[in-house]
Amino acid sequence: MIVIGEKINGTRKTIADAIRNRDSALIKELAWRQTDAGAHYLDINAGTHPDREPQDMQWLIETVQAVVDLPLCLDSANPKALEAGLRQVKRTAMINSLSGERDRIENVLPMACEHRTHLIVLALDDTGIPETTEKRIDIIARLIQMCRKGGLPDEYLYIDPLVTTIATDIQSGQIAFETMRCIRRDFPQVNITCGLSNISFGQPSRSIINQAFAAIAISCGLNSAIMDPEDMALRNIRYAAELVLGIDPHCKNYNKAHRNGIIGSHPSTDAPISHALKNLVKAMSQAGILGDFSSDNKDPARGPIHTAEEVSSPSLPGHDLEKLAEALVGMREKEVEALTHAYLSAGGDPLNLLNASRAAMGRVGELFEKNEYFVPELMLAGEMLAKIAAAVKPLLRTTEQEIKKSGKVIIGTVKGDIHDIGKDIVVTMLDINGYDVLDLGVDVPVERFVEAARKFEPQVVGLSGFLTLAYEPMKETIAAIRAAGHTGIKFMIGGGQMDDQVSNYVGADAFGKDAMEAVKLCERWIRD
Ligand code: B12
Repeated sequence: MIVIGEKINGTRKTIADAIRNRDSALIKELAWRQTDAGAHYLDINAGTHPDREPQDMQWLIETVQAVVDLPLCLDSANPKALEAGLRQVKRTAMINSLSGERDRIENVLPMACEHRTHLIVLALDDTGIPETTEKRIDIIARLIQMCRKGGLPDEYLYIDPLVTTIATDIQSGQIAFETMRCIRRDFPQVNITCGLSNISFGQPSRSIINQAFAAIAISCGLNSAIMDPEDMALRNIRYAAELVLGIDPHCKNYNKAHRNGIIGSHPSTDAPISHALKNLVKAMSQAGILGDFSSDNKDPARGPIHTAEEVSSPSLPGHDLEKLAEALVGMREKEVEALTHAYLSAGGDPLNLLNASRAAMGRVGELFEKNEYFVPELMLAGEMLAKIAAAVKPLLRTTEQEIKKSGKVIIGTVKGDIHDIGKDIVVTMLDINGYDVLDLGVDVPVERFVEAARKFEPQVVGLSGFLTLAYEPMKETIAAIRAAGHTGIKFMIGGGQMDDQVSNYVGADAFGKDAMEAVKLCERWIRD
């Protein structure tokens, strides 16, 4: 959801006063508070005084840009004020707004096309706001065609179906939802925005109505809103609605918002302090007193990872591995994929890559333990590592042809445990080192191990497990295989929580800390 913070609006009395008195402190505070609350754009409306509006707009922009670097949404009916604003902005702006009214088409559209701005497009024309969805869609379709002709791609457009208040027309919500659904169907690339709180105007307990409206609107295709970013209840609803609608893959936005205190039951009271600290750090870093400042460091999941450096040899591109490990911990899957490809194409050692990734998984696990990451992050990390392992596998296999199979090993993740990434790496390493491996998969019941041991007649059985809960099934599996008469079989265990002590407890012959260790154990037991 692209949030356009609505608070710097000169049609509100306090803001009009602040503009007139050049009270920059108040404007700056509103700017950074909305930024801290997660706004993506800040709406800038300098009021309705036609003579002063261009200068007021410039002053507002200058004041806001002194403290935040968000792109701005220039909100004015006055083309001169918009023009003045566009000269002042540091980043590509959004214009609020184009409509089907003749003077807007003649004045605003050319300006937006010339500056290639993003643009809010309203479903109204010189006859006012149409009462039916069909008429609104007619206007929107016409305006979208004009924007396309002027060179603005659909992704730059923010279509506002226009939300009127439920207090005067009980069908207001329905018309807005239907219009949103049609826009999403006919123009899938455009953004859909609206003034969320219009729906509740004139009603008591407005926030509740706004929340219900937001949840339904999101399900109809709304992906942006002009709203108060500091409204915690509304924030909760929008993150949760996107989550349950399945448009927040891996629950990334929701979980990140949770980590950063953006959602929850209590509004954060330390925002002013955190902002002041952030500014201090930024100023110190700009003055060269501190190291490089990056706003990304705010996210605990993006702390520096040193482990990759430790595992990479100096002759290989260790810096790339460090970046890769950081991307993995930061849940940036595309970056992980690109860096993996770049590293391997540049001739980096595949085993170092695996080791760096495993170390990064350790950090993911720590964040999970601290309640900063949750199951979706574990899953995404697992998927990323599985892809890395798949990319590494063919490179490890180059010498496979010369190796004759010289021993049989059964391996599986024990009952109740579904972690298989580590086990799969062990399987690959045993395989390329010449062992005939039967992989039983995950959550393997005791009886299946016993049955497989009877049929496959292995010299070694490897049990993998990452949970504390895996201890008992391991113990039972080993006891059952031995009880079935396979007394010559050696047992090795491995996986996250395992160690020598657990190995003794479950009655195994050895614990292996990694896949190489598994190979060494087999070498000792089978080949020697
Ligand atoms: C990815 C992951 C998941 C993924 C697994 C995806 C998959 N396909 O495997 C998913 C999301 C499914 C998952 C689920 C859960 N997980 Co999990 N998960 C992890 C995580 C982050 C990484 C594990 C991993 O794959 N590491 C990468 C491998 C390559 O690393 P490795 O250990 O170095 O691997 C080597 C060795 O282990 C060894 N090895 C492995 N097997 C064998 C076998 C033999 C015989 C030998 C010799 C060697 C050997 O060789 C490997 C290669 O070198 C760990 C955190 C961590 N630090 O380990 C938590 C972790 C294991 N999970 C944990 C938990 C709690 C869970 C859940 C219960 C969460 C929940 N609330 O639902 C569920 C359990 C589901 C179940 N029934 O199994 C806890 C376990 C805590 C505990 N004490 O039991 C951990 C430790 C996180 C934590 N710090 O709290 N998880």
